[in-house]
Amino acid sequence: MQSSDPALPGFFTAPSAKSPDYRAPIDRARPLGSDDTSLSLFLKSGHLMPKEDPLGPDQPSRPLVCTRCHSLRHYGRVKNPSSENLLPDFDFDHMVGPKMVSPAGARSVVLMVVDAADFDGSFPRKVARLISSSIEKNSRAWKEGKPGNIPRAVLAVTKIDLLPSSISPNALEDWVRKRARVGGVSKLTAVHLVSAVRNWGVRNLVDRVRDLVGVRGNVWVVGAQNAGKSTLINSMARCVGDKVSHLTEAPVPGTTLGIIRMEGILNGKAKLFDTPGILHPYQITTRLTQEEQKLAHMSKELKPRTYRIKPQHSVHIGGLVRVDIEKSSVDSIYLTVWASPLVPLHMGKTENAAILIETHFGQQLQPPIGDKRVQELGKWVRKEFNVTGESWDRSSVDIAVAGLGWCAIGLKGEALLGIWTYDGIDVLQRSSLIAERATIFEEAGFTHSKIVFKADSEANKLKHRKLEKKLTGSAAATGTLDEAIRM
Ligand SMILES: Nc1nc2c(ncn2[C@@H]2O[C@H](COP(=O)(O)OP(=O)(O)OP(=O)(O)O)[C@@H](O)[C@H]2O)c(=O)[nH]1
Ligand SMILES: [Mg+2]
Repeated sequence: MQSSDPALPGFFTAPSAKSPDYRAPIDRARPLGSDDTSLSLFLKSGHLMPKEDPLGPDQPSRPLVCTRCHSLRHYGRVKNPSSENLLPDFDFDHMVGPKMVSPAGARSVVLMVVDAADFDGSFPRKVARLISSSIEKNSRAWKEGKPGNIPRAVLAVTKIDLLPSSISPNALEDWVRKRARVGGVSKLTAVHLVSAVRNWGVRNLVDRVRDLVGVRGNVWVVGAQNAGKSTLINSMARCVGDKVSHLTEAPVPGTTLGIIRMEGILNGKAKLFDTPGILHPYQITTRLTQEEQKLAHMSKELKPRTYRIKPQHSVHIGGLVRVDIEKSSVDSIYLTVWASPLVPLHMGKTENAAILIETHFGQQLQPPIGDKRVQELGKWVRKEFNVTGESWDRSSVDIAVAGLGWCAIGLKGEALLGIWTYDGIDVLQRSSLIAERATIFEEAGFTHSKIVFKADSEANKLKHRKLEKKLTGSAAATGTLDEAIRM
């Protein structure tokens, strides 16, 4: 906490100094002005009714928050992005990890929160590994007669409102369990599919967690930055009757800064903790600015954008990813992009793709926003994937890009894909999450979007200005503008 700069995090106003005669008897007959210095003295002594809450007596009072949280809650951004670097990184390995898996003491439930629309990118592999190894270690200790609490792992897949409503919950749960095994969880006590903003499945989750933790245990809500932990806890609190959102939630990675104990959700003396998100540097969002994150952020039910694409053709997803169909045993492939609709796409011949990075990245292909940002995102590198499929009608495999979304591939045959993105961003192949695709296909060239329209008109204006300059230059040399135009 600091009281010197209101723009920096942790700002608070220091309380006024105590009056030396604060214990003196109160003269209740004296009328008080609003700026009266003894006002606080009266309030502290309980002799003055506090000002009425503007929300009215039946409304819950809003929680008091710092300026950083105020900005995140009301404007969806941090007040001072440059000062975020001054905040210490959250050290999961020391602050939460050991407490979560301690063999002695209170029972521990680890609620892993994963974003359904970025499952592999947001899956907390570090937590999964820690839980799996602790289950083994603590079971051995217990057999030897030592304390051996086994942490219970509950997986909450949140934001399922972002997936198309046609998806079957059973198929989704099956898919989730398989992916969780790949992610490193050997034993899951429960899997819950929820939407915190729609309150889907939250009541069942609360009941399950209450059962597992009993009246004395601890629940640790953990997951990647921006996975939706705080929003889920607020939704759990609403389920049990809380009317205000105590925890700050925002579409910005790294919103929660410390471990926060939430009251009122569990029974007895059981405790529930919200924790700061774990940094996954391989999620593309961690490299983007706040404005760029807004473009990549998925906030509504995703709609498929499908291409029927031939070998030697490429699809760009903003200026972040390029998918090349390098070789294929079949003439065409169905490629469906599942990502934020604010990210524009482009499809064209691979031989022309290389110049797009110089001419259109940062402009028609955003994010990144602006030419300078392209270099800042890192080295543009290629990874290759061999994909196979058995049907034209449905997507068989996904190429998932951490933090951005995924491309679903439908084909009857084999293909070699070259995936280009910035060095260090996680790209992986998995079985398809959603088999369906769009009924109307996207055409070659850029998709229609405000970004492309704006970048095009800027480019046209620039061209026009250059031409005008050239013309006036030649007019000055030769005579009139009319003559120059006629030249
Ligand atoms: N559509 C949708 N969005 C959600 C859901 N849950 C959370 N979000 C959004 O996801 C973003 C991140 O939510 P938070 O709850 O702040 O995420 P967090 O995991 O606490 O993030 P950190 O504190 O940074 O670790 C916010 O914009 C939320 O509105 C959900 O169920 N559906
Ligand atoms: Mg949070």
